[in-house]
Amino acid sequence: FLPNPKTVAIVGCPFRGGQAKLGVDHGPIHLVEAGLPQQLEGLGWKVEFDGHHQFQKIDTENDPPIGKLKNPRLVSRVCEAVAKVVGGHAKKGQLPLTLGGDHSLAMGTISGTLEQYPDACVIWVDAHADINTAETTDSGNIHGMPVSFLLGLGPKIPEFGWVQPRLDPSRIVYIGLRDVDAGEKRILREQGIRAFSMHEVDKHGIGRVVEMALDHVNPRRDRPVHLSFDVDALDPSVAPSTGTPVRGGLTFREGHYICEAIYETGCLVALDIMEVNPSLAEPEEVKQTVAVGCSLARSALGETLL
Ligand code: B3U
Ligand code: MN
Ligand code: MN
Repeated sequence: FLPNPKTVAIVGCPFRGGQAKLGVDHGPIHLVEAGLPQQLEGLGWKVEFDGHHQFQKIDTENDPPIGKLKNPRLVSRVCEAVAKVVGGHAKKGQLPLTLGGDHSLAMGTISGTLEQYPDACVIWVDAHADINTAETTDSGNIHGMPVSFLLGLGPKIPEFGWVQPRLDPSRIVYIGLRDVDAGEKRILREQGIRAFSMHEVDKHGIGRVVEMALDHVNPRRDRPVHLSFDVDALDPSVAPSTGTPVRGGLTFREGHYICEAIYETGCLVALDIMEVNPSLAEPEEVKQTVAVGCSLARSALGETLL
């Protein structure tokens, strides 16, 4: 299903409107300036740098909350634009690599992937489930909600009318969860969504967990895979520079193993590296987090296989 598998299109998304902290919009610049495009070229990929997309500024006055949802119109517009860009690259047979920015962007990236590959499945690596609805969200931060939009859960919000609820609950699987709200746990249960929390990683080991995750969403290894990687899935000692670190996360190797194993299937069609926030933590920690973001992307694109 990949006519031109060797071109990666890097989509920089300097966006922070899905959450409250400053700085996550500078993630993509840091990842690119750390040399990610050249590193991927070094792996043999043709790299098309699609630039750092310019989005409208947060404007609370003209974009007041809808219910609890913050910056709703802006998040919706930005994600719609991202869906078009990512879908366009996928259509050309390129592999879009989206650099965040906050994880609300995945509403766009996954919509773009599903537009081109309706049978795609999603592997969501995160400390959080990001599946709150307008009814269950406490924070009103839309980066905690993109999955519910993709599944078509919760009340319909006209401002998000462009989002096609194309993702089936059986086509998404989580790895790394450890901070899930009560309402989200109920949704996961009701929808029968498979999730491998840190408990399962401890119990079975990451090798078995990735195998079980793939067996669930992609049993014959013939479906396109979208990997959405929130760097806060990693332990804060590995990726400290992120908005909502949660202790007890994936080790450096566990995070990279997930990327390597998915690359190995040959099914990867799109990748997100999200929530790198270079304004949080000390300079050395920022450097470390940016470097980890780059190396996760390299692993997902084939670096670590001999
Ligand atoms: N579940 C909480 C917290 C959260 C979700 N995603 C992140 N934090 N990064 C929420 O706000 O919905
Ligand atoms: Mn997330
Ligand atoms: Mn997270």
